Amino acid sequence: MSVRQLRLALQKPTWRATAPLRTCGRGLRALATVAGSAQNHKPSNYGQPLFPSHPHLLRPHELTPGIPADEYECRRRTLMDSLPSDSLVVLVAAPIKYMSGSASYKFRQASDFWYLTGFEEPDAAVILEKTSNSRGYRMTLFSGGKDSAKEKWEGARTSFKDVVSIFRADDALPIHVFPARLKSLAGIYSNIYIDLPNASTKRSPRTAKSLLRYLSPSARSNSECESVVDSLWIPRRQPLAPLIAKLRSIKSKREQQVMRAAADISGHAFAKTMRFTQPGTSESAIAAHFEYLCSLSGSQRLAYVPVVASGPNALIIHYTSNNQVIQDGELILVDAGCEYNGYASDITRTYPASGSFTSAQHDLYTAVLTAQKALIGQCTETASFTLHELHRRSCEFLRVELNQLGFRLHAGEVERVLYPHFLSHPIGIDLHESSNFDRGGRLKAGMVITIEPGIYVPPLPQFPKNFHNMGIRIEDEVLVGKEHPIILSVAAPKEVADVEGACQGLLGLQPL
Ligand SMILES: [Mn+2]
Repeated sequence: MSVRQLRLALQKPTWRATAPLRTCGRGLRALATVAGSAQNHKPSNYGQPLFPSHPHLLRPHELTPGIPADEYECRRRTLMDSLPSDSLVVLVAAPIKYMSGSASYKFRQASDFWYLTGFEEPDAAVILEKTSNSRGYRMTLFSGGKDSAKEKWEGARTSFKDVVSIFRADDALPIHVFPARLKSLAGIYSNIYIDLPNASTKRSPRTAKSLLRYLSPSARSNSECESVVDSLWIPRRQPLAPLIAKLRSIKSKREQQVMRAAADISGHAFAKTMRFTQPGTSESAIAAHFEYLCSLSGSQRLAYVPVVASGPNALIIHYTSNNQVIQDGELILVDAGCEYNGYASDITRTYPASGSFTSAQHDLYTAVLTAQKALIGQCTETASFTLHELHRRSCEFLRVELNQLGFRLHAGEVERVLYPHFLSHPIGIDLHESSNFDRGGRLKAGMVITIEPGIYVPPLPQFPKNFHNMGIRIEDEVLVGKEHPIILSVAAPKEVADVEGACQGLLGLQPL
């Protein structure tokens, strides 16, 4: 492929969303121009970006950027339709988390709560009651509502009236009545679907106190909370998360578009970060550069603390100290991805500091790449693999590749030593949507999973010396199709010529 063809390949992803994406591809200047028209909407009257206040971020019928209010309605209805009659669903918003004293982290809404409501304020809860009316359920949303004294410090909160009209609640009530309302409804309904904090782990005991804080952060008295907790200690209570996980595992067309946009932002940031990297650059500067580019493109945060591992640091799978300096001749493994409009992205690339792979680096990189591409080809509903089966195949593929490079491998050495992690995880609103995902279930069209084989060669005498201390992982996000997989992270250079072209500036890329 010529450099010109490469450049075109990089600029034109092989898959296009049917509707134009809001930020991606439009360019920063265009975004800035549109943003200018939002001048009249300050200060906002809502607790989150909505079309009337943020027309540069949302279209008229969207509740959150890229996702229409109708789709949220459809999610709730599908959930409620799947439940037996006489069912109650309860979810609460995420708590505000503190880094130090009263200095909080940037707020991120609880994923399941957000998936069903699109509501982005803390101190909120929702109750869905299954009914026999045409909607099939009744929705009560609890929130802070208007409070001018508080809003003067913390910014606008959405009014109860707007909670009803915009978020389509049947009732909007102050959060402080939530415990009492929950208690009275818990006495009426036979099936209560609710997730209690850390219910699946042994680490955090389910004390009345921790439940309390979780269920009713603004409840006035301990006795009030304890009586709510008592009302939920019943055998009819069932976990909600596995049901929502099943819905979330298949991405709608709109979700696929948002995820493609998130992966595009990260992928382009990868290409430019490769160009930015030089011997002498610090790992932290590479991480900062990546995050900066993602933020400029509209990303709200990174989806996780990035791994920027140069040289032997890449042998530490979750290396996040990112505080050493790139040496000439090293490989750099970057595992990073932004969160964009509620959806995570997750990409790993490994590239040479000097801009050109050495012959040993090239050989090991090609081995991982060959396996990775073969595995992506299996991500279809027709192929009907499970994640467990795909992982086993990844070990076999890598063993074949390593044997060709002169590795003399003992049984289990690939899995135990050279490739100690799993091949894949589902991704979506959460980076790892795995806790309720069945690795033994067949892949279905509409799922989005990562494919991330790697090889990490410790400096041990049984392995060929020229590969010692190399760590290589290549990770893409794959949308499972009926017949064909679609790589969402296609904008991140991956072929040897593309990676070297990006590093050397042959693709017309600038570091910024
Ligand atoms: Mn991953």
